[in-house]
Amino acid sequence: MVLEGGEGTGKTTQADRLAKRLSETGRRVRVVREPGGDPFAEAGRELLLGPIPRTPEAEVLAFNAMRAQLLVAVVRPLLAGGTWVIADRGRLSTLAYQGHGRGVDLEWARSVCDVTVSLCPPDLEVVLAVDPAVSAARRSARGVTDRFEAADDHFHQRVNEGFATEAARAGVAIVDGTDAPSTVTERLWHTLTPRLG
Ligand code: T5A
Repeated sequence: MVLEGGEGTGKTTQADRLAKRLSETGRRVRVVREPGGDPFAEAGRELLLGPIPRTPEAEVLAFNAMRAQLLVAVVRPLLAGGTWVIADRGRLSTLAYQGHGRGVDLEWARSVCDVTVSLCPPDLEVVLAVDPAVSAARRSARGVTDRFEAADDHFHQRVNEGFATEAARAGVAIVDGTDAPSTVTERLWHTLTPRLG
């Protein structure tokens, strides 16, 4: 399962809550994050979230390189061993941030993401969405921590619209993340239920 969405929508909070709930049913569960998840991809994360200038096209390829590393080195072996994997971000983040946010050609970005994700396609993707004011309040409560969080409100608006557009295009469910964490977990659990067997 991949949890997607803009800044402060609650992905990390919900990934941990879902992992706990799944493990209570006797399943082995692991939460991974993008970019990151193993030593090479964590080194890439530092570069990608850092201040060194780069083109948005290079960003698409670099996020996808880190994605390939995570999928092949970590996710595939976990799934093969029977562990459930919850990923904090995936391909829709590249389309929303680099495509809609930074203006990269969407067809090109989609084709790069498709090639990468074919290495280990997700069973389920869900976008968490919150009102922009809620996201802004959560972000400002936490303070600026990386180059994307520091971008202006127009950028975040394009990113949020991008998630909505890409989710509709790909038939991905959008779940409201504005309410209390336990309520949001219930909503997400509902999307998972058909896959629990
Ligand atoms: N990126 C990533 C790209 O540009 N392209 C890509 O292809 C990929 C994969 C990653 C950055 O990289 C960019 C996007 C990102 O900017 P990150 O730190 O991994 O950065 O991701 P962020 O989205 O920045 O992580 P956040 O922490 O901002 O958002 P989350 O995970 O959605 O939110 P979470 O759970 O950490 O919660 C944020 C705050 O809100 C509170 C939490 O306690 C926390 O303080 N909160 C709630 N409060 C009230 N009610 C709820 N329901 C709440 N849920 C959480």
